[in-house]
Amino acid sequence: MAYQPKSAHHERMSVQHVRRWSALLGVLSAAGTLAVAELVALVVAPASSPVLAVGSLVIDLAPAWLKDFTIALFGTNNKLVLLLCLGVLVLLLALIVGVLEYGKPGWGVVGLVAVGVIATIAVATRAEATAVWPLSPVLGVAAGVLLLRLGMIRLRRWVRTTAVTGVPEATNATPATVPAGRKASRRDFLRFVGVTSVGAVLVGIGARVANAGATAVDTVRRALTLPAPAIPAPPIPAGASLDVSGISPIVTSNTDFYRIDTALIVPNIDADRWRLRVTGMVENELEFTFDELLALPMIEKIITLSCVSNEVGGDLVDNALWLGYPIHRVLAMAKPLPGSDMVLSRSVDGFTASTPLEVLQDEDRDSILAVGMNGEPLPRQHGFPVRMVVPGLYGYVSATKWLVELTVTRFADQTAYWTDRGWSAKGPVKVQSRIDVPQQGIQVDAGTVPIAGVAWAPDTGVQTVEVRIDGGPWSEARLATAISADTWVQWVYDWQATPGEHSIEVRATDAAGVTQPGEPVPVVPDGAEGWHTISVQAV
Ligand SMILES: Nc1nc2c(c(=O)[nH]1)N[C@H]1C(S)=C(S)[C@@H](COP(=O)(O)O)O[C@H]1N2
Ligand SMILES: [Mo]
Repeated sequence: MAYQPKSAHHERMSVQHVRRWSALLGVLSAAGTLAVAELVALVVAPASSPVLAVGSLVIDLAPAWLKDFTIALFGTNNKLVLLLCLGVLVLLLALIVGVLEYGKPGWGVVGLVAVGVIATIAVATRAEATAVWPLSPVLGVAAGVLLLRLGMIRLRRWVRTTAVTGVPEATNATPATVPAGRKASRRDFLRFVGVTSVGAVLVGIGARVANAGATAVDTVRRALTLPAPAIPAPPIPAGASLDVSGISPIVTSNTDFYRIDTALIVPNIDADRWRLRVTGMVENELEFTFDELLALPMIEKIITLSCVSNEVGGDLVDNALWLGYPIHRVLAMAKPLPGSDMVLSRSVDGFTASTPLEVLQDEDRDSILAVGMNGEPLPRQHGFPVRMVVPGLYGYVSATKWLVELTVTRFADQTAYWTDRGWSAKGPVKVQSRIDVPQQGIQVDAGTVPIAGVAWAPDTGVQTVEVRIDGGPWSEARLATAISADTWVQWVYDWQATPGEHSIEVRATDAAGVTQPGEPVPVVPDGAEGWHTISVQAV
């Protein structure tokens, strides 16, 4: 970019000048490709970054003798050397792509796409790759192609305006407008190069640094061995899962578990430097390291977590096995002062949740500082290294992920993230039920059709689930054996379907005798109400 063609606005641009500018556009489009790929990787999966995937592929494909040779030559620096070699290769390819695209329009794009295909293969064949990983190289190359084409349009325009010097008659341009057009097209080209290259460098470096952080945390997380629970979860009762195809599995896998948070980029917490502070209205302020927390006797518990934003029939609710330390024990050590009635939990990213102190002090509630989810350390998206899980409260008032601080305070003194945005300060989960099968709008065969789903009233427990067809009388569904009052329960109702269009409704009643009200209520400010209703056609 430091290169400035000599007196470009006075003479026809020389072939060498044009070639250098087009080579620069090649480099620019490569930089754009890498920057966008890194940015997408940040969202998709840090390890889907094509730079590292291609490097890993080269390492996997390299014959043993070459590996031995490079290790002998460069020692542990051999990976750095590999990355440098790849960098030089990318630079050369980029220069070629740029020059090619100017000389033979379309061929540079072909070259870029060809390199993109190799990168995509490298990404897609990584052992941990999922179906979305190729998005990083594919969207990256798309951005690179766009930059290349837009740059070329501007370069050609500029070259054209320099070419008309001395022959204004040939272009209908007057001598006065030619230099002006030349100046403008040159400025337009240089501005394009300047803005996009600064953008690519900033975005690329920022995203790469964030991806490196995420990859490092993933590595630490994978290497971590969780302690065995002092009190393991009782085995799941034999009758907890109904044999109905399409019903929600009784325990949700970590990959299927819903995710809700305000984090644009999942926080990367170094577990070694993580601290939990217990502050505010307490006799003893406390501070835990991750190792100190892991050394405490852990309990294991299956708990259903749900989101206040879950619409009737929605899927922002799931059930997992959590491993962690009871919060009531932490509070017993800290000794809350009289007058306190709330614990404000804070995430490293500033999110806060207000949880009633009495709920967290309740020894029967099993509120936990969770470190494990379904037998693994918490996934990064679900709060690694430590989050809260409180049975019976919506996530926004209890389930703080990436937890770093518990402040004992008063509802009258402090407010939490969502409370400041119009949601209720307290959020007990309302009894709810959902129809999983049959699905809304489908056709079923007349005859016996199982209607099935899940119902939940965490902390209280579900007592009955009822189904009603076409607004008729309510019929009781058969409940599976609940794992506990803190988890959802599967239910099924065998419906004798007659041909025609039918509406199906469900409602649950909790163990305290509260039945789901039918009147629809929106999710704001403290959770939706109403009966999940679907319509199906029996033929
Ligand atoms: N740090 C942080 N923790 C958070 C949130 C958040 O935005 N930031 N969202 C909460 C909400 S609204 C819900 S419903 C649960 C969802 O947890 P999950 O993403 O593990 O399912 O996390 C809670 N914890
Ligand atoms: Mo939520």
